[in-house]
Amino acid sequence: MFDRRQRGGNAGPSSNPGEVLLPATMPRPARAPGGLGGLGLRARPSGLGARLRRIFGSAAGASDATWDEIEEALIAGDVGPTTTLEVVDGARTRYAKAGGRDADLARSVLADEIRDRLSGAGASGFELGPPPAVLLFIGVNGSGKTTTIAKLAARLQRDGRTIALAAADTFRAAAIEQLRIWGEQLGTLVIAQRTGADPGAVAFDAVTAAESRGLDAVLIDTAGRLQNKTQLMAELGKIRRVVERRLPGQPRHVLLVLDATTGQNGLAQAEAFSQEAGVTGVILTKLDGTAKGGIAVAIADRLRLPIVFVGVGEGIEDLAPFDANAYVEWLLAA
Ligand SMILES: Nc1nc2c(ncn2[C@@H]2O[C@H](COP(=O)(O)OP(=O)(O)OP(=O)(O)O)[C@@H](O)[C@H]2O)c(=O)[nH]1
Ligand SMILES: [Mg+2]
Repeated sequence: MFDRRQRGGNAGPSSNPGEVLLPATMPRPARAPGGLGGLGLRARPSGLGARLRRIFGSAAGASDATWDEIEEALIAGDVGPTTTLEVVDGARTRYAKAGGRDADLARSVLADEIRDRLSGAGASGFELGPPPAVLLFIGVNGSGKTTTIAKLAARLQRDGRTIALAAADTFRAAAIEQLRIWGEQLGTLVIAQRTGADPGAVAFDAVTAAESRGLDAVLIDTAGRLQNKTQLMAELGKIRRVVERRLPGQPRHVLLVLDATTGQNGLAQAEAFSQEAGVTGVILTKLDGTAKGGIAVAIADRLRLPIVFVGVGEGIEDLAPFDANAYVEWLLAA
């Protein structure tokens, strides 16, 4: 699991429009590999875990009031009301069945309930699939799509896979440039057309190139879009269909890149993107920031979508495969 390497000084390019998109070369302090739960993340004193510790610390057993407080803490931690109620109900039942009286048991049954929901959505371990595997990255503006493509591309290369990147975010010249720069750094082929070109045409070219060159995978970047913009959302469906027609069975992976700091809105995003483009998995980014992390539980529980990777920083190495155990450990420690 989380085999993050110590990172070098490699921050990703910024996505600010109009900015010159050069990769930052400032050396950054290396973090200890692993970190909490192997995620490379530190617990935050005001996080869900701290609240739960306070609740459990003041209660010898778990009374109605304790469970009410736990409920509040989970809702505040972005788990969402529906999932929270189910988690607390389940934990209470387990607690009563175990005949326990102490805070440690309450914490452990709570962890079990959360873990079950996270692993219940399936897909432990990411499998690329037969070549050329087509990976379509989608999500709202600035969620971390392009950076995540670079991180995953680097990871696949380390595993000896041959890949190409496709700049189907043709909306801004800077977006194409950002992908080109990553492609140069990684030494990968980047399929791109001019700004304003049809994103479906770029995807078509990319799949054709990946097939004719015998590559293992092609990672397609798309423009950020708000989930309530009907026309832009429909465009994603079109890109998907172009790929499907060109190569039946593909795209094998439709990855929704979700900024974990957006909290409960993530659920609405996941729902809308799933409907339009058939999301196969979620990549949760910016967990190194102020995210409370509960949104992963809500998404797995409500939408049955597996979380496949987590983004834990801006550097090329800051991507870890999702692991339900490590995640719960971090969630309840933070
Ligand atoms: N701290 C942190 N920052 C991240 C992470 N992932 C991405 N970012 C940063 O988020 C910003 C936006 O990332 P992009 O990859 O450009 O996002 P995008 O979804 O491609 O954006 P658009 O193409 O504009 O929709 C950049 O500054 C990234 O470095 C992460 O896991 N942690
Ligand atoms: Mg982008």
